Amino acid sequence: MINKLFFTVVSLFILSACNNSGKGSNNGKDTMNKMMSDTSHTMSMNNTTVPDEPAVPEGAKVFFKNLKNGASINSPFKVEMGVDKMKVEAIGPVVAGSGHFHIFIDAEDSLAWGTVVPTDSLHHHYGKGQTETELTLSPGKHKLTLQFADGIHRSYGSKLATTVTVNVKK
Ligand SMILES: [Cu+2]
Repeated sequence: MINKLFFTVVSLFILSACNNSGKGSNNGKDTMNKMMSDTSHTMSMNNTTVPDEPAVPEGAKVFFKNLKNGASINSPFKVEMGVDKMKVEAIGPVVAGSGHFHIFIDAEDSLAWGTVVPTDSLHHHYGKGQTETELTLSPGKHKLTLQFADGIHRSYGSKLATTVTVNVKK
């Protein structure tokens, strides 16, 4: 009687141990499968739905229409943004020969071609296709960079960037 009970307990223990290890390895497999399908999903997205960034047309350039390098100005002030040989459009599908403006304040002189412009206090996006804005800066010297980028914020690089330094009087 005691022997039989002991045998049953041991059998149950072995069975449950087997079950657990079985479950464990199945979970591992599921996770692996999921990871693999996730990876292939991401890869196919990169390959099929995100187009390469268009090249910068010959002679294209950006410029501040109303700000000269070294200018002394009062804050707040208006900034007019200009571009040659590119169309200004709102964010959206990547279209060759078009994009939107960004102003970097006391940051990089340009971002490398293909780099997504960050969104923070130093990097301002004009994603509705704006060509002018008003900025408020503290008194002193500030560096302003105008950077053009494609419909998904990928920088067109130094060819479509320009930097001026302004002196804010008050
Ligand atoms: Cu942007």
